[in-house]
Amino acid sequence: MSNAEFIAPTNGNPVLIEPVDWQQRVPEGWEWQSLWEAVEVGNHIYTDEFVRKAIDAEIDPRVILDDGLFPGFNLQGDRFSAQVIFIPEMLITARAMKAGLALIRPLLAAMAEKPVGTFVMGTVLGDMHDIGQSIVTIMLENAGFNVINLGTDIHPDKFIETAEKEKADLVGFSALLSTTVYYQKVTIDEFEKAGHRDKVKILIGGAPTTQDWADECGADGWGRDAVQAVKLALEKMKEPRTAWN
Ligand code: B12
Repeated sequence: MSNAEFIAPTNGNPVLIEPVDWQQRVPEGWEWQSLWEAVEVGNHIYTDEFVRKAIDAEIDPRVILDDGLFPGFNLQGDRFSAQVIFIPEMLITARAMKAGLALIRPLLAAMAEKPVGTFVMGTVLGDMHDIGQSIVTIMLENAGFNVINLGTDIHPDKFIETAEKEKADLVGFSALLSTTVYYQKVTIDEFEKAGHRDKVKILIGGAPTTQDWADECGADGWGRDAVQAVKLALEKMKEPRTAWN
């Protein structure tokens, strides 16, 4: 039995989806199966070692992310959504995923040339999900943004204080729960009250968010995924803003 078969039971549970033609993006003889399995079972030590090996083999960091790290993570994500696994298992998978992200992040950032703008990113109050916003951060850095990532469960005051201190061009609020998307609106309202709303462009994202919600909560834009987020951020940089004092 191959590793891929081992981690992809077909008894009605979610199965591992292999990236199409992944063999074409790695040196001959390379295998990702053991990394998929390491992320799946949450072995962050093996994930760290394997990602280092992939970096040494000069595999493009974006390929490491998409073909190496995501399959095992997505499999567990699907199982979590289907309530086949629960928070403890999902957390250890997230820890392994983050061990891999930590290694490729500086490489992607180094591929960018000069800062195109300053972006303050965070997950809103009450929400602990940070995988998606970490990926958006990596992609923004790769596109040349200086990103200050505040992490998760961020109070509106912290966003405002940091945007002020860093003279941010853009701020981004991530939310993954239908209960916490509300804090995207609260945080936007707080920027308004603080007199800073016209000094920054505000982007929102996260799985339960939509363009309609972005319009309703008063954001300047909504990004479906990291690629859209970067596109949007670059577009918004061209739009006028009131300067910070
Ligand atoms: C991993 C995970 C967890 C982990 C989080 C670990 C971590 N460090 O992030 C743990 C186990 C801690 C967790 C906890 C909970 N979770 Co959870 N979790 C997930 C899961 C499986 C994956 C989320 C994820 O990382 N997706 C992958 C990333 C890449 O996608 P993404 O976040 O959407 O980000 C992309 C885009 O949205 C966009 N984007 C994201 N942010 C931003 C920001 C900006 C500015 C822009 C422009 C774009 C953008 O770009 C990203 C990259 O493409 C989802 C289900 C799923 N399959 O999505 C449930 C899910 C989000 N969780 C859910 C729930 C219910 C919970 C809990 C309440 C469970 C509980 N009973 O306690 C707790 C809440 C804890 C809290 N207070 O936050 C529900 C939410 C349902 C809802 N609609 O409210 C989901 C949908 C699962 C489900 N179907 O039931 N969870």
